[in-house]
This record gives sequence, structure tokens and C-alpha cells, in this order.
Amino acid sequence: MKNIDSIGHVTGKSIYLDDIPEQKGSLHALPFASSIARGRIVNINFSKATALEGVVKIFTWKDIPGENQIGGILPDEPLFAEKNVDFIGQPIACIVAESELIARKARKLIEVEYKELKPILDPREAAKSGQFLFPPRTFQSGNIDSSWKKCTHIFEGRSDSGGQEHLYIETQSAYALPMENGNLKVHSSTQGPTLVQKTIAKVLSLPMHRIEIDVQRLGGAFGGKEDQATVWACMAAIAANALQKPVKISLHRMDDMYMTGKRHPYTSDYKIGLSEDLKILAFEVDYFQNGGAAADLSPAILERTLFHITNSYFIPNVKANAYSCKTNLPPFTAFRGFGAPQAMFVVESAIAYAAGELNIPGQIIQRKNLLKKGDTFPYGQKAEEDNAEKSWEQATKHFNIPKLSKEIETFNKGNEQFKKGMALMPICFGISFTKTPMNQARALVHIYQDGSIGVSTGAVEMGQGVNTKLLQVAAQTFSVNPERVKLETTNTTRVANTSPTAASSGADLNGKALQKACNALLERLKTRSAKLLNCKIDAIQFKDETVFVHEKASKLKWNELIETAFLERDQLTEVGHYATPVIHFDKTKEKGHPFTYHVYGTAVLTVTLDCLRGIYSFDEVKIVHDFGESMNLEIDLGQIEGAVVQGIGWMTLEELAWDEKGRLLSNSLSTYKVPDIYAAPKEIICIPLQTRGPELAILKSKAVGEPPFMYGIGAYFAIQNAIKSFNPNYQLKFDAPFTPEKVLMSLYENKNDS
Ligand code: LUZ
Ligand code: MOS
Repeated sequence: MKNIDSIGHVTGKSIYLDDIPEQKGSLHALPFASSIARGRIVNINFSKATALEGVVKIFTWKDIPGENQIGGILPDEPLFAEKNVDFIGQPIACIVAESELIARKARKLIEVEYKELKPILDPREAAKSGQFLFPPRTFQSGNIDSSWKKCTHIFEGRSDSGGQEHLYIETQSAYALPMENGNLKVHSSTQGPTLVQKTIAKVLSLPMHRIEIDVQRLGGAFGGKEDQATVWACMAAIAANALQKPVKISLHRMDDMYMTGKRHPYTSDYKIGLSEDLKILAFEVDYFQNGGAAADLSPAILERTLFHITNSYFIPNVKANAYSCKTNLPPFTAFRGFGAPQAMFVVESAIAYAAGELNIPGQIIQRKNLLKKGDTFPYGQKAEEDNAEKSWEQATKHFNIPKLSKEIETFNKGNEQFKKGMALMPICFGISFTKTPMNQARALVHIYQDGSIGVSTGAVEMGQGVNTKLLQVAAQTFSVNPERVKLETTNTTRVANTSPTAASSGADLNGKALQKACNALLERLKTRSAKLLNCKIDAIQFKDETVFVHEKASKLKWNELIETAFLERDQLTEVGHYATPVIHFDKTKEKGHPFTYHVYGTAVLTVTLDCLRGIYSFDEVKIVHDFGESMNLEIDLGQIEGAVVQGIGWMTLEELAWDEKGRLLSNSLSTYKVPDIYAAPKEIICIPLQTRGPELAILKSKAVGEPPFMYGIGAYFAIQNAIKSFNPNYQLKFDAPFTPEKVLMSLYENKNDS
């Protein structure tokens, strides 16, 4: 089954927010933001801007009818700054004009006088002065203090990873339309329609039922539109409500880049202890998350970091403290992996450091410590599968890693200027929102009189192919031609109280709800069929648009059955509600069973370094991945390829830079480098691990959105291994991204034979 959007996308016919035809009289909104990172607004003068012809109104916090508060988890984030500003890019006002161009001209005419304070940008500095966004959390298992005595080898170090710009192709956008009786309809490029609805209701002081959110599809999101689509939708809604005119906002790329939050940079201290035979006995870590100026999703992200302390390893004694540090940068937010990649980079750093000190390949320590079925994670859940070891073993065999290692060794012996490096990267990622109540979804299914089917769910299509998977679920459950099924827009009046499409769980949660709705309809149709065919209900089956009785095809076809059922006044509409069973978590003990299941896999990455220039290219990424039983391998492989390239980008090229005033320097695509086709690995091969998928995954097909991102972490260690073979005096460092500049410096640090 091909992605149902492929043709629309390549022909340019797919509708994104900015393609929605504008109503006559539509106005355009443009945010005006703080140009200092920390301080007080002493005076603002809007008079020149307001006087410009075509400017309709400039909105500030004073124009908010309800609460000036948009914090999703903690109420610490105003929509518009009142007296104080906490980051460059923080909205102060919103200019509404007859065109975007006029709004831009007006923006230049706003005069602000600030009283500036020195910003805090560094999370360690924030931690020293006790600047946290919320209290720290600690996860513990075993007994860390007594375990150090049992260790033969103990190593300590530091590991840092940088942030990451989402760079969704479609920037943040919303289009708000006033409806009759003071109601509002808002098109929003959001992963979380209900969050947008709820927050607009709050800032307008209206009940939620007056606000309708509609989402056709997003041009990418990657977590950047889980919470942070709300800001812009609120601005459009406030203006549309006040002016009773349609108002559109669509951020310019450079505004989007400097105003919105990104992946959290982390800086961490670790201590790792190993036995004589290289079992990791103890692991202790302090994570300092750079949270930015407001909490946003940081509490949930910090929690997911703590759920991934040990990646796919079993470590009996663990202690981890996690701090979310308040800094004067835009609130950092969800990004594919949601804090887990940051944790995994730390444990992989610790293993690489130990291996370096012991002068052995990192793979030996990695292999010895892989999780087995029945092993307990630090948070109390037990591993239910052996897929960490299985994927490692299959990767070793399929890709002949011993031979690959030899080839690399030979290559490196014969080459002065070019060196190759290899790394293995196992992953283990927990599937479910870590906040248990979010693991629910609903679906609404109509069968029309002619036998065609309309499906609404809470899932948002953002290029990941969730609509195709949902269409498959409906078509398969009814056993009808997929062409009979249409996926409707995601709309809060059809499916209410949605969780954001996030945490890799859009297809699982919404697919299960959809299955339930379809099955309820099927039961009714079986009853009708049994009456028509004069047989027992149990004898009825549906196959290929035909009603079967005792495994034999009857004359009754799907569309005739539906037509008759309608004339007999059968109910042809159903809703399905799904709440994931099994999961629970006790925050007072930091123990429980938070995940429905885990996704595993092993990647091997190889890189070639140009040791004269410090540049590199990835030769191949070869993966054995645990899909469960993939319901759509093409879509899943698309997710793998995209995630691997994005993960490699995070580890290598993508470097955020701010100056000491907190100004984003990497504020455009000329200064912020994302992987292009040349930076992508020359080859990505992915072999499905032979497993039976879990019942709790939709059609036993495991969630695939985030886990493969973390294969990219191996890129760092592959580069590091190549550097080691060029410069034996290189001191191991764990400070991602490993940009060509850093690689070049590492190649020649303390190099005495050149
Ligand atoms: N979003 C969220 C997520 O709200 N909770 C989560 O656990 C999560 N995990 C991954 C990505 N987004
Ligand atoms: Mo996400 S990081 O919005 O699944």
C-alpha cells in the first residue's frame, strides 16, 4: 500500500495551511518580539507603526480578554510579555495589517526602551545559582553506593550534546476565522489540535466548544508543533475574535528559527563502573538540561531522559539526577526522541570512554551488557523481549561485522590522508506517552449509503504516513477495497480531547480506536447479514467486499449489504475509544510500567574522514530493526531513512550558536547546516528483525517514528574511531555535534609525527 499522499505531494496538489484559499478581507498577523534576552520593558512606542497605512491594530497583553498564559504543563509562560522579557524572540505584540508586507514595515517602526540585564545562557551556570524551571528528579535502582567497591574499573567524565532546529518545511502557521455567534474556527499547523483549542479558550476566556480546530496536514513537525504551534494560533484567534475578520499568520523562516524552541542541549557528568569481565555494574549520572526561559514540555522530556538512562543495556546499579535549568533562551521543546537521544548519548559516551581507557573496541563492552528478556529497567519495568541481543547478533551476521572491521583496518593501514571508522549503535526506546492519561484516542467512522467510508481520528498527518496506516486499518477490518475509505481532516468537533500526535504512538492509539469503531459496525452488519442470508451470526465473515457464510462466498456484496442495512435503519456510524491497558507509573517511587512495549534495533555505521580537511562522509548505515510485523514496510522504511539522516545531522553538522547576548547566530540556512543529499549516507540498508509483533501494537506493527533517530548517535563514535586511527594522541571528547571544525582540531591535537 503506497502512501496515499505521494501523488499529491509530488504534483504540488496537497493542501497545506498556506494553500487554504483566503476569504475576502482576510488580515495578516506578524509577531513583534523582544530583541534582548533578559530585562525589563521600560517603554514601548507603537504610534509610528500604528499610523502606517494598512495597519489595523497592534495587539499586546492588554488586549487579551482571558488569561495571558499559554504554559502547557506549568503556568509559567505568558503569550505576550508584560513587564519582563526572558529571551530574544519572546513575543511582545502582534501586528495585524492588510498585508504581511505592511506588517513588516510597521514592525520596523516600533520603538522599545529596555532595561537590560546580563542573560544566563549556560545550564551549569543556571544550576549553580539555583535557577531551575521545576524541581529535579532522581531515578535509582540497585545500590549505587555499595556497588563501586565491586568494580575493577571506574571512569568519570563529561558528555555534552547540542540542540537541534526542527526545520519543518512548513513554518508555524494558523488561520483563524470568526463564525456566527462569536464562535471561532481555526486552521492550525499543529500536532495537538486539542491543546490549541484549550489554550485559545483560555486566552479568550471562552468555553472550548466555541473553538473549532481543523488540521488537514502539516509540512513536517518533528515535535516542534506539539506545544509550540499554540502561540501563533492564539495570536490569530485573539485578532480574529477582536476584529471579527479572518486573520492569518505564517512565520517567515528566520522569525521561526529565532523565535521558537528547539531540541534541548544537555550537559552531563557520568561515572561508570565495570567488573573484571567488562560487565557494567554501576552507572551514575547528572543531567543538566538547558530548558530555556519557560517549562514548555521540559518536565516530560526530562522524564523521558530518565527512562532512557541505560539505552539497551542492563545495568544493575543506577542513579541519575536530572535538572532542568532555566536560561534566557527560547523554551526548548519536543523533538523526535524527546530527551531519550540525549540520555543515550551519555551512556554511549561512558562506554566509549571506558573502552578507550581499556584500549579495547567499544563493541566489546556494548555486546556484553545488552538487555535480556526479564531484565529490569531502572524504573522497574521488565524487558519482555530479547530483541536487543537478537538485533545485535543478526546485524553481526548479516553485515559480517568481523570482515568489515578487517577491511577498515586494512584501508587505514594503506591510507595516510583518508581514514575510516565504524561504530555499532544499539537502541531501545519505550513506546507510550510517559504521562499515562495521554495514552488514549478516539475515532469516528461513517459508512455512507453507497458503501463508501469516512474516517476521522485524533491523529495528525505530518508526512509520516499515519493516514495511510489508518486507512489500511479500516480497509482491512472491513475487508473492503482501500479506495472505499477516506481519511477526513483532524477536527476537534468530530474527535474531541485528542492527545497530540506524538511519542511515536499516533498509529497505535488512533488505529486501535479505529479498529474498535470498525468492529462495532461489523458486528451490526453481521447481524443484518445473518438475517438476510438466513444463517447464524457466527457463520458470517466478510472477505473481499463479499459476505461469506461458513467460509463460502454468498451472493451478498458489501455495497448491497450497506444499502439494505440503511433501508432497514441500521446505525451506520460508530465511535471507538481506546485507552492503552497495562501501563502505570508511580511518581512518588519513580517505579512502574510506563511503556506498552519497547522498540529495539542495531545499526552499524561507517564513515570516511578526509584527514587533511576534517570533512567526512558516511559510507553506509546498516540496520537490523525491530518493526514487530510491519503493516507497511515502505512507510516504515521511509521513517527509518529520514530518522537516520536527521540523527546523523544532530550528531555532526547541525550546530546552534548564540552570542553572549543570547542572540541566535545560526539563524538561517546559510549558517545552520542540515544534512542534504550529499551529507546523507551513501547507502542505508535496513533488515527487519524476525519477530512476532506485540498485540498492543496496531496490527502488531510497532511504532516507528522516533526510535530510528537514535541510530544516528553512532555517527559520533564512528568519526571518533576514525580520528583515533589517524592521531593516537587524540584525547577522547564527548561534545556533539562533531562538526568538521572539531574533527580537524581533533585530528591534529598533540599530533607529534606531522
Ligand atoms: N510527548 C509527550 C512526547 O507529551 N510525552 C511523551 O512521552 C513523548 N514522548 C516522545 C515524544 N513526544
Ligand atoms: Mo514528538 S518529539 O512531538 O513525538
